[in-house]
Amino acid sequence: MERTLVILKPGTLQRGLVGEVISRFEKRGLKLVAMKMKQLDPEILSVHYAHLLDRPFYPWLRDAMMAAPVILCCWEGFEAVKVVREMAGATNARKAAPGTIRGDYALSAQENIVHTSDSLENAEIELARFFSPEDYCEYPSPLNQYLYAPDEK
Ligand code: IDP
Ligand code: MG
Repeated sequence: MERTLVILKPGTLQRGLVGEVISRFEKRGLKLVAMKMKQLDPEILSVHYAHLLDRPFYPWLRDAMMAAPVILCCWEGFEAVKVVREMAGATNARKAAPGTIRGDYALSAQENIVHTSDSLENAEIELARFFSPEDYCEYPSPLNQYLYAPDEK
């Protein structure tokens, strides 16, 4: 099973959408294996968004990601990285398809509800950035036989 990072952004917390967004991942069948609330700082954001540091909007993005705490979640599932990425929808929420998280809850390219890892390689790097090994919880998944075929692991 793959693991991927989801960050519920400050606007999601302030708008009271934490439960709704988490509920979507739960209902899809993904397994929550780590979760915490954290106030981000400029240092961790300059690493997390290193690919955007030279973009003119970066200071706004950085400040928006520090405007309130975020909720960090690790979701586990078969092909979870792609599944979660597609559930988030396009970066610019105005272009995100209805039915995606961004397409249902947002109107902005910046204020777009969630961060989701964009590849398995980046998911591993990002999870290690925000979680320690002891943050992960091991617990049984008794519904897996109703969620997956035997070869979907
Ligand atoms: P992603 O979140 O869909 O992976 P990235 O290109 O990695 O998109 O950008 C990271 C975050 O930077 C976005 O989620 C969004 O908050 C912000 N961002 C990206 N492009 C723009 C833009 O053109 N204007 C304003 N904010 C942007
Ligand atoms: Mg990205």
